[in-house]
Amino acid sequence: MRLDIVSIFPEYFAPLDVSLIGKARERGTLDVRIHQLRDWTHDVHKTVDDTPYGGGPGMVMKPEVWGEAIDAIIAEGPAVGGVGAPAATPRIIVPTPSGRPFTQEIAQELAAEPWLLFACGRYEGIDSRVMREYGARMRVDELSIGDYVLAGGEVAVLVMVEAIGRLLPGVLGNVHSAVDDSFAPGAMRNLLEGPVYTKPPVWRGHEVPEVLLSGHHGKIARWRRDEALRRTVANRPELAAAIDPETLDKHDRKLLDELAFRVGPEDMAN
Ligand code: JD8
Repeated sequence: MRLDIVSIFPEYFAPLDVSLIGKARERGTLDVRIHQLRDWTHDVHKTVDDTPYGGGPGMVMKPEVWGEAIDAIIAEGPAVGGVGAPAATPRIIVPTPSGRPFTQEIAQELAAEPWLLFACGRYEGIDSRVMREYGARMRVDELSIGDYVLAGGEVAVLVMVEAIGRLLPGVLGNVHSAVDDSFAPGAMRNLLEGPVYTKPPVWRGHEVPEVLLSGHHGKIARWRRDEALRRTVANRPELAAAIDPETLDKHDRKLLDELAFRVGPEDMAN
């Protein structure tokens, strides 16, 4: 997979040199190219922003410099490698607090793409015509990583690149397959991860739950599902309410009754 990232703070992406993504780059699984947006300015001040039409606070990023940057990066294409035919154009991802929520499902969708281009905005954002210009000839997705306000798109791109990168074949060590991820399709869909423990069996007087030392895989699996259900009901009731009742067994229902939590459409729910 080829990833292009455009930003006025390319140094933000040093973390992509280490750990999972760093190794994937060394192995050639990921071709990550980071670009300084100001390289496509032509004035001595390397200006990338101007005042907003219609007035209001702050500054807006200029369309011309983004147009030149994206055109130049596309001209470097096509993206070879990854699954399927080489892509002549990238799928453009624009982080913005007003975007569609970025989810595990979208991470899986993007992990299947051969070429992604992340456009990192700053100030009040990027002139909207840039997304319209490229949206006319390729996929452009405006995505948000959560309901809080960041100062720019860089941190959001770091989040998305890690969530997408770890889903690529061979990136995750075989210890953990993304199939078991929270939010991934399957039995644990919509369930949060339960608590985890390792040695020593007693730490500062705190014991590891007995069942985990029992070696009884059935009881351990049951206990883990119970804990995942408890934590989901407690921390993400909207997720628990969305659990498909068909996926609940008698024991699940008994636990949810004990928690006074009813799964199912709003009016029936708690
Ligand atoms: C891109 C500029 C800052 C946003 C005025 C503060 C994503 N979940 C998220 N929260 N914030 C962002 C995000 C913020 C950004 C940019 C993403 C580009 N800003 C702006 C509008 C209000 N300032 C984000 N993904």
